[in-house]
Amino acid sequence: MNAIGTLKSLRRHIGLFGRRNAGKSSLLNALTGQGAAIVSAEPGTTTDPVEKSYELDGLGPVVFVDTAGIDDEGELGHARVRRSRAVLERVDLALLVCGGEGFGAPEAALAASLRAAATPTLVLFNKSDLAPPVAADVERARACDFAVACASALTGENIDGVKRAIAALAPPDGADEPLLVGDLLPAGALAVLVVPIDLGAPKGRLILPQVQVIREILDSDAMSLVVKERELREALGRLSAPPRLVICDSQVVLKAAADTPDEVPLTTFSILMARFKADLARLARGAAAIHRLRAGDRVLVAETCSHCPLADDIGRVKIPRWLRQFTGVQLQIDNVGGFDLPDDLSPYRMVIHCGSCMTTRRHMLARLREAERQGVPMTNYGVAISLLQGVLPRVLECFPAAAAAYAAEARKESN
Ligand SMILES: Nc1nc2c(ncn2[C@@H]2O[C@H](COP(=O)(O)OP(=O)(O)OP(=O)(O)O)[C@@H](O)[C@H]2O)c(=O)[nH]1
Ligand SMILES: [Mg+2]
Repeated sequence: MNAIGTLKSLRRHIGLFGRRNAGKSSLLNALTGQGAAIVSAEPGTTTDPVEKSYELDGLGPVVFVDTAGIDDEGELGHARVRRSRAVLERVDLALLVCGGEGFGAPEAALAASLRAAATPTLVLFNKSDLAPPVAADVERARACDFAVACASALTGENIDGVKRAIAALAPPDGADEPLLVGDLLPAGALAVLVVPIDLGAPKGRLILPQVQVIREILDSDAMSLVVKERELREALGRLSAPPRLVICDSQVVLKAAADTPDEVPLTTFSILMARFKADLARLARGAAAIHRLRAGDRVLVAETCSHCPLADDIGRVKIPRWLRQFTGVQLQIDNVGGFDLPDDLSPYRMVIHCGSCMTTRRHMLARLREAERQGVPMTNYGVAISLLQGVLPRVLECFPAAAAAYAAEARKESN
């Protein structure tokens, strides 16, 4: 894979965590061979997470995320700790960096969080130029089932060993990632893609999910025909055999469903992304909560990016409008953007999340886990839109587990 052009959201994210002054930023610099992060003997030097893209031998394109020390104090310090903890939720791999103090209570607390999130972790005893790690500390790290290494960010001792240990933590690139569409299309099969070109379409290009789907179809030796919604019916009519699959933009799903014969499987780019970027069955189950919304209920609409709202913004305008039309009641809809989800989701009847094109799958799974822990149903834009348009069962037909999860929950809702 050509790493240079790899988008951030498709790179493995590796977080550096530890106490202040453990040498996290020095390690980021040593690992990447660049001075991306500020280093000083003053504890609390790193305040906000610092991200650095890098091509790691044996692992491919990654993003290192340096964080503030988890033992930071005071009001500001606690805000920084919250940020570091939010990073912990979204990274694919972690380096738990121990400095001069070794593996003590703060490291044990971090280790517990990393284990709870099932994040593959390397415990790194830094500052090996000053002293080797204490044997009991190494034992404590090993007892967590974590890999262990020693290095010096200052002298560069064993930095290559650390890189090899990080690569060994992760399955080979792609092996732990679900497919976007490749499993639905055997070699030689044809998919028709329906891409509206409206005012919201970016000038001169397609959007990322569309590009990713086309790329994966090519990787699978399958074929694609790309049309706008207006041409779909005619395009299908011209084919000598029906396509294996029609994939449309969620916003034209009603028209695409009307123009696609019932026997041809139909789904949306968002449904494919929901499977790729999160867990389709859980999001489908969460969507059934829409049937339970009553007047005055609060709904949280969450996005991971914080873009400037458009006139007909999907999260602020369209979804609220469709929700009101579908439920026939007034709801209280709150929007949040960025990496912070409110800690307490209990005021909300449900959460409708964006497609998370800007973040990692792990981040979405962590959010799903947290919402489930709090007993608040969560779905995403793509699944919600298909439900609100009345075509969710249709677009889930090619995903039996998700279809069954939704149907079972929707039955409960209506009882
Ligand atoms: N001797 C020695 N000193 C190191 C090593 N790594 C970092 N240091 C020193 O430790 C101090 C803290 O390093 P940083 O990289 O800023 O530590 P940090 O964990 O990012 O600290 P915060 O940003 O404050 O959380 C600096 O004075 C570094 O030069 C090492 O391997 N050996
Ligand atoms: Mg730092």
